[in-house]
Amino acid sequence: MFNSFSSKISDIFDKLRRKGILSESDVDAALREIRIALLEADVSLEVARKFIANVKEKAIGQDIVKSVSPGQMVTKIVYDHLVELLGTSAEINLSQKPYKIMLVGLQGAGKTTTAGKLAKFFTKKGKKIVTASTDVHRPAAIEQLRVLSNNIPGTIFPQSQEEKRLSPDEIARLALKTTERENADLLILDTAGRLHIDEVKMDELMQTHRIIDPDEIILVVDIMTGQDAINIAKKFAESVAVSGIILTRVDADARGGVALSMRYITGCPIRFLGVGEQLDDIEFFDPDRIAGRLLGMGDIVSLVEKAQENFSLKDAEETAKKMQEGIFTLDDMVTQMERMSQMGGLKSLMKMLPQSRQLEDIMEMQGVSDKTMNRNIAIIRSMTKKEKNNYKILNGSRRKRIAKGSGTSVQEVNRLIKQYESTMGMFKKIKKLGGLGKIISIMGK
Ligand SMILES: Nc1nc2c(ncn2[C@@H]2O[C@H](COP(=O)(O)OP(=O)(O)OP(=O)(O)O)[C@@H](O)[C@H]2O)c(=O)[nH]1
Ligand SMILES: [Mg+2]
Repeated sequence: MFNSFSSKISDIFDKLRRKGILSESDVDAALREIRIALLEADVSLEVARKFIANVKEKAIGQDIVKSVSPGQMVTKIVYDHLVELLGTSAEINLSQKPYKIMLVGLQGAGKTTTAGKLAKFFTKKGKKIVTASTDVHRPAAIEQLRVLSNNIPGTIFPQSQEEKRLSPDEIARLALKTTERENADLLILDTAGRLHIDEVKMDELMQTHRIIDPDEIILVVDIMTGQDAINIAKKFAESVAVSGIILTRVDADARGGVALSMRYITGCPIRFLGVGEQLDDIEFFDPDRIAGRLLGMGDIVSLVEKAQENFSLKDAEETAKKMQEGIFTLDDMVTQMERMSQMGGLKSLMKMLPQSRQLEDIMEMQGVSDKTMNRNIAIIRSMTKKEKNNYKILNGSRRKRIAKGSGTSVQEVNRLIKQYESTMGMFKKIKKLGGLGKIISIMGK
């Protein structure tokens, strides 16, 4: 999401920052460009106007023209306003037991998938879940939820053929009973999709609502519906007490304007983003991080979290120690590379770093890519233990054998060894300079 908007906006800021001294007309011109970028990203006109007006007011108030680094100051003001526009973060807090969440939305918005995602998300947090579907209009829907949630412990409801013949009201009642009987922490209720917001269906929804008395009504909205998504959300929020929004298909949307306008227009916080069809493809919606990503400032927090899932702190400390002491073997190198691929590969990690576009260009120029990383992994795997622990014994015939074994070429094997040597060289230099900690402390001064 936001790729095209983000690249436009970081270009605007790059230009501003390069200028050093800014005149008022420079700032005006930048704001005009930002306004266009917002509109192109499908932000509603009302929101774009208001946004620019707010930024301008703040910018004039702070006298940025006279400040030391005006470009940075404008970036900061825009960042703060983006965070404000996106709203404060609002995690779903299971504040009581059982906590009851009802998912509503138009047909095909992603409710059933989201029900499965939420079930997995909270199961991972050690919560006991009951998931149920009142979608009796589409017989396959209940089955879909069952298949989706197959690997998640928790009752899927309705289960038997008789139960499947129940009315939405009866299912809702049974689901509630089951939740209480099982002493579950959370009930996730998936409902039937509405084709439009019509009264009959809304009545059915209200009826289910009365039975369940949910703690949260989450509106699931497909971001690809563009401006319509906002109108739909607004109408829904007017007829039922929507407490939060989950945007889906965010992975397929390069513009992201809907996410920017949603909070402002509906007044409802965005809770999560659906970023794919798999159950793990759900992200907590964090305004700070998204605003950072939008301005090309990277998403270090996501990166750290991702890394934490794959690396333990102990591992990281061990690696750092090995590197500093110069005993980082080829075996250690392959472990690092494998972990990087588990984290979604270089490309997805890169996207989260500041200046990622420039970094990507550099990597491309140097021929660093996921493909080469995978080939490097294959090369190291084709080495014997002895070779991995002491690369110096890798003579011509050994290199030839490794190339053959890994389906690569001798040149590639040579390149990898060179790369390893230069990494080791770098670490030795770091050690000579007093270790990483020392260097960082010098740089910080
Ligand atoms: N790419 C992508 N696809 C998604 C996402 N969420 C859901 N989908 C897909 O969208 C389609 C519809 O999702 P469902 O979960 O069945 O939608 P629904 O709202 O339950 O649909 P109805 O029950 O018919 O109203 C499925 O093919 C999902 O795999 C997402 O975040 N990203
Ligand atoms: Mg469904």
